[in-house]
Amino acid sequence: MGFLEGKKILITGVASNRSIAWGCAEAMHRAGAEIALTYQNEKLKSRVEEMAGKCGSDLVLPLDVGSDQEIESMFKALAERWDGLDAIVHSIAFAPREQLEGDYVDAVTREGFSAAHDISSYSFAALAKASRPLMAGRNGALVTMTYLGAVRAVPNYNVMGVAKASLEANMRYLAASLGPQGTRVNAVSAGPIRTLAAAGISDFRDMLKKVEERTPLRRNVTIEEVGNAAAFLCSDLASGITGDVLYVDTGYHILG
Ligand code: 0WD
Repeated sequence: MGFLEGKKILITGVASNRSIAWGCAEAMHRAGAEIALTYQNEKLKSRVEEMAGKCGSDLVLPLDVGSDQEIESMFKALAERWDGLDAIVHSIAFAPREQLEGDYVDAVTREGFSAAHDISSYSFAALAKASRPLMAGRNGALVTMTYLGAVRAVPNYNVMGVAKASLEANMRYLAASLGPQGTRVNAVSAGPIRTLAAAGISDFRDMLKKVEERTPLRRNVTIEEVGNAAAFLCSDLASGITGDVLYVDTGYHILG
């Protein structure tokens, strides 16, 4: 029996078969969970439906986290199929492309800052808020995806690092708030992985190379490895863990 047998898990942020969210979906399906996926826009709908099929799921719902109305409708539609929800994976981030290159002070703007924080951080709280009735009393779990740029000034990551710092603090406040109802809230800090979102970061290839040369395990991490860690955090195996950041980055964060 898989360690997620009987769990109903909503996974956001699948955009391609390279997405970290897809690594999570496959790992959680392997561990026996029932999966629902969301897609950001109509362009992604058929691709995400096809991918859900590979996880034995036909529960695929639209969700743009920039809209409170879409968040509400998505949970309403989910509640028509599922009597409760055990876990949510938040694997969503956005910053305007021009924010993600060059000097931070030159690049940052009020609009860029606001959009990055809204979509990459607030949305996690918005999902926690809207899912509260479905998750209450179930030993539930929320997991989000963060990056080392939250705690270090990583070249070109710029305002996204500031938004990730916000996301990590957000995760801790959510953990304190939702703990009494039995919901745990954690973050996985993934090493760099070549995905659609990563393609927007200037010099991303150099980042991958630098990690490979220096990190303790001398290689980059995979979406399967991040997915396995997220699966663990969503499971009862992690029942004593909340408010934490789990680094899944082949050890890069320990380096001076
Ligand atoms: O190196 C990396 N790839 C790392 C990513 C290292 C550490 C953390 N992360 C984080 C990202 O910051 C993000 O939070 O992991 C999460 C998932 O990112 P990903 O798997 O690298 O990227 P991708 O496959 O592109 O999925 C992110 C998706 C978006 O894709 P695009 O290609 O449009 O950026 O997030 C979704 C979208 O589908 N997304 C939204 N979903 C709903 N509503 C929204 C939105 N408003 N905006 C973006």
